[in-house]
Amino acid sequence: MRILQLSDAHLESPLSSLPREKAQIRRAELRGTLCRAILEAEKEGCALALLPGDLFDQNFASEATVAALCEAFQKAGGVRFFIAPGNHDPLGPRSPYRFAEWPENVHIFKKPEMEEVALTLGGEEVSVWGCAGLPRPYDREPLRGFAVRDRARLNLGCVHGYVTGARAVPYGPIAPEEIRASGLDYLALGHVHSYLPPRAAGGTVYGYAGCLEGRGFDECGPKGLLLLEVEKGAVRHSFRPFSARQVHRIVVDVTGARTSEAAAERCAAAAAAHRDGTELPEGIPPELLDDKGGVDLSRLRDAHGRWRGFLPGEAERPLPGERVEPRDLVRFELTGELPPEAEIDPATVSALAGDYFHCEVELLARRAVDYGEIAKESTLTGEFVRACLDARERAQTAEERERAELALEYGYAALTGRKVEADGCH
Ligand SMILES: [Mn+2]
Repeated sequence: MRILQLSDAHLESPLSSLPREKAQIRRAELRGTLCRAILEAEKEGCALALLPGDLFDQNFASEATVAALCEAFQKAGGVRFFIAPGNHDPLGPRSPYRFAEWPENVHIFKKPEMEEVALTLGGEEVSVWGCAGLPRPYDREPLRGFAVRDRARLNLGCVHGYVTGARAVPYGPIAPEEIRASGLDYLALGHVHSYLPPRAAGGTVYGYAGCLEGRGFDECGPKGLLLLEVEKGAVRHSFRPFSARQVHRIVVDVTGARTSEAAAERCAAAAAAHRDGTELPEGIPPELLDDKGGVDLSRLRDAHGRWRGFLPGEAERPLPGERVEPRDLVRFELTGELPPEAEIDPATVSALAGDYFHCEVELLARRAVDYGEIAKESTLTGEFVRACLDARERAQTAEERERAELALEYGYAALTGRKVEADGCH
């Protein structure tokens, strides 16, 4: 059975970290991408789609947004949609899940306990289980004590929650043992904003599609949909980048750069070489990591580093959106050590670094200290620096020389209130 999973679209997010006009464009895109994703379910021939929560950023939404969604659901009339409200769009009194008239092919889970919808799809007996996130407190445990009614059926779950061993974590904590005991064949989860490849707990496979669009620089890399082929005892999956734009945070070492032009050139080169998804996504619950603390990335990428599909015919198709594109949002973080005379202006670097929808530059690089200049000062600091430079000059061994340099670095930092990086300490 072909299933589409998506969550955490966060429609109508304020996106206040962006300039007002760009935020407006992005808000329109969040909505557009969710509507496009709904239609994709039908295009892909999915029998059903599981939407485990945070479709809206708040427990209210504009009528226009709700109308656009309803229209998309209606157009994808051959697909049964299941929505489990999350912690951002809980089933409060103003919730669009309550007030809107949703098309018949949309089911919204409205109870705090797991509820069953029994269907016959293509001759197969299927149960879709889900529950609603309710307004505060969010620490209810959605799967506590849950088990399916009839294990002979194909049992699917749709829940907004956080898989964790730590009960102290709020937002719908789910223990791996609860997943194992559920009897579900597949559990679609929302809440974590990174795609996490489906994993097994006992006979149950569970996975996060992640958010639909990156909204800020803490939501980098490919975002999109999870396509699943679920049968009893077998789940195949394929992640499909689907966002209108991607967000990238690129660390650039600008050591030695003297001008904004030189720094911008380094940024452009770093962007050309940048590939998202090669690093572990952030915010992975510890229970989702393998024994060595990593997610099995080999399953995400082929030998050439391309995203890999798992459905028939997709194995070799390079998926869009893994490179940095002009339509993307980019933040360059400049690190390293600049020469004392360097003049680097973040706004200029940003203007020269490339033509992006949105580009920002953060200057984190430290400026090297020109000790020779300071040694000329007739101040306590100047006196100290002269003494250290003398000691370095008179050093007989490498060790003595290093000691003099460390004394210089730390002493100067202490005298001037500069921060010192701990890795300079041997
Ligand atoms: Mn969310």
